[in-house]
Amino acid sequence: MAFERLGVSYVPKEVNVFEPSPEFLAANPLATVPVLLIEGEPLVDSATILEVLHEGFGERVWPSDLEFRRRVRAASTLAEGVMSETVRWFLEGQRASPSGEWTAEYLENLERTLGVIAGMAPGSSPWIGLNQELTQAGYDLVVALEYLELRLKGFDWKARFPSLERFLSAHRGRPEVAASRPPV
Ligand SMILES: N[C@@H](CCC(=O)N[C@@H](CS)C(=O)NCC(=O)O)C(=O)O
Repeated sequence: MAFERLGVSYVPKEVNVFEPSPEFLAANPLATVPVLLIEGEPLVDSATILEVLHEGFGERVWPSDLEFRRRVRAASTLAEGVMSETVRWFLEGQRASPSGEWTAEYLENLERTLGVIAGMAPGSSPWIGLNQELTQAGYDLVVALEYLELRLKGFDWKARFPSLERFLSAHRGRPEVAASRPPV
């Protein structure tokens, strides 16, 4: 999505993280996505990739105003946390004997964090910038909410947090969002 919004050309490649190929493991021994290959050299972890994009493509990922940047990064970290907590919940559920204690804890963390994000008025700063465009935190929140939709079908976060559903509806149709959405 960052490539799309920055207008950086890239070649997407789908991988199956649950059945990693030797080629994929050579690029990322941790067997997680995303991985960016720059001239064959791997860069792992979305936050690191964003950092490199920010520095390499005209400091356009994070706001230049330091106070605003701190607020956007704090919000971005919460949205990323929603994704990683959902991944943990999902992976635990895939085990032969999932721990009810762990899955309940992940869900509690998710609910608490979504409550904090909903309390931060997702239709405004730091999710939205001065020019009414999404900030990096705003993009992260769109992805996090679409990921919740995909994975957490039993948890009705839309009823619990209507402002989050409104935020997702308002921004999910953006071309850069649609262009980077994985195939169903
Ligand atoms: N903090 C990392 C998280 C990476 C991550 O957990 N990716 C998931 C995406 S579903 C993954 O590859 N999971 C595969 C696995 O854990 O086996 C990032 O932002 O890049």
